Amino acid sequence: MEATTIQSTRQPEPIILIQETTLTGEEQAQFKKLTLVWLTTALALFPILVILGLLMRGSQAAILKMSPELFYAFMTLHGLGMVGIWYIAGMAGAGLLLSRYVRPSLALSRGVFWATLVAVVLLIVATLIGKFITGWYFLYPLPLYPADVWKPWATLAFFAFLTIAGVAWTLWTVDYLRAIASRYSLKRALAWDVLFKKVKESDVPPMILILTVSLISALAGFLAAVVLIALFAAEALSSGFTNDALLMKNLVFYFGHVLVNITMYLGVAMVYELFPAFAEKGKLTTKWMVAAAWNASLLLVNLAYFHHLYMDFVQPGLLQKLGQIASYLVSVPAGVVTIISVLSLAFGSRMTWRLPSLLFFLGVMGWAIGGMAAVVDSTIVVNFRFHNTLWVPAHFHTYYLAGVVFMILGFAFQYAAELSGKAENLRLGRWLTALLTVGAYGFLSMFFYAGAHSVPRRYAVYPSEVHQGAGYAQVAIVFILLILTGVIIYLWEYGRRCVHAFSAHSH
Ligand code: HEM
Ligand SMILES: [Cu+2]
Repeated sequence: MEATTIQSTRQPEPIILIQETTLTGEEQAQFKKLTLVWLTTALALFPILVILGLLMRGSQAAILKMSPELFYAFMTLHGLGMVGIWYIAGMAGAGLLLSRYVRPSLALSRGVFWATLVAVVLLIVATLIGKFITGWYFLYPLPLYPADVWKPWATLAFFAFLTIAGVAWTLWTVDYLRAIASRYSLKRALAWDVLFKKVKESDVPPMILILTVSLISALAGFLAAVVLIALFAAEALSSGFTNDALLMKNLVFYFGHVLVNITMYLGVAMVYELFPAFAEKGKLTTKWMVAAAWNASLLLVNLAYFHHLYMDFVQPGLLQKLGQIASYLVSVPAGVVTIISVLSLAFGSRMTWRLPSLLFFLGVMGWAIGGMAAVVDSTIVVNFRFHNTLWVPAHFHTYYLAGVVFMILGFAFQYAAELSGKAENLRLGRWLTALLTVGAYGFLSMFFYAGAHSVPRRYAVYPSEVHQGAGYAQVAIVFILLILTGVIIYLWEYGRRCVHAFSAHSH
């Protein structure tokens, strides 16, 4: 603390770009550039998607008038777009960190990047122009019943988006797993030597363990999506074949639940790898607690998704109970172990509080708070009241916006700072953190408050029965504007560093 009150700026230390790497000089330069391109793409789309959120809240606040079609086009694009950009940013960041230990494929990452761009264009066209506006979860059988709101080509564009992104991201996931497997056996990557043998700690970094757990689950999630798309196609193309609605709902929520959780884990993996360096504590090793926690997550994250189907009375009762138990358990190991590790690093050492370390720390706390709110909602008796109220977007916006988004913003800033070598203005960093945090929690608290007061989610305009929802939305708008201001300042600071890094490279 003393040091930071005297110093107002600080030179970035090498936290991400350390010497340790498997790449040759030229490969490394290309990898660094591609990572920056991935991060910048996600960050450039971020404010646009925030503005869609602002417009939706504006409609709910009865300040803006828009057609329901436009509201749902915004909602569908916002939801899928946000989940998508933070997934790719997380994967890109994880890939760079992986290259310390193993060799992810540069060519493949490039190919995935172009495929992703095509997918993004298809999504924008399908929603904004084609008005394919089913919400992110395109719940069966809605996509097959356009009711003159959208044309068949829009359905086609949407499923093309899903297929292209799905195939590309599956390949990306497989490549990271291949890279890990070429150095570590599965048992070592999952730290089973620590878990089941008398080995005290493993030299396999926790990040490798967390990524292995995440990538395996992601692969299972993408597989569910492939089956889902094939089943939709089968029904659309053949005459007489109809799908089992319960199966379709299980598939889509398994996919969605896993993808969202894995995105969070990607951020958490970065924190495990980098946060100790901010605290000047070297690196974490994989001890028994960490090994046990993440192995438990591998099982539980795949079972917890049943909490999305509590309202489906035809779902077998046993699975509903399993959903509640798994949802309770999944939050314990990974969450508690991570929080304890982060807290002890933050307070038991010489932590330098700068924008990236602050955002990492707050991100883990946001993950925990959102997770707690999720556990509340995954309790069956509570879910009877909270299902499809604004409590649901409240909790997932918490662990996204104030969780993994904070972590990745921290990562990207540190990365750009190191590439450019530009000093960080500590005071600005604190103000920016405060702006983002106050904005985020203000915005979120209005979702929570509205949810607890029975305001349903996904209403473009609130009917008289829940007119109180409009007032909460009005308050939320003030906070969204704070976030937007913070994001713009962040992007300015980030962008300046990127430009500096590139002009420095060219001479
Ligand atoms: C300041 C930032 C943000 C604002 C203002 C915002 C606003 C909104 C609003 C108003 C809704 C509709 C809520 C409803 O009535 O159901 C929504 C839905 C959603 N948002 Fe955000 N959001 C923000 C950030 C994020 C982030 C970072 C994510 C990350 C993944 C995200 C993902 C979603 C998803 C998945 C939905 C649900 C879409 C659906 O129901 O199909 N949002 N958001
Ligand atoms: Cu879930």
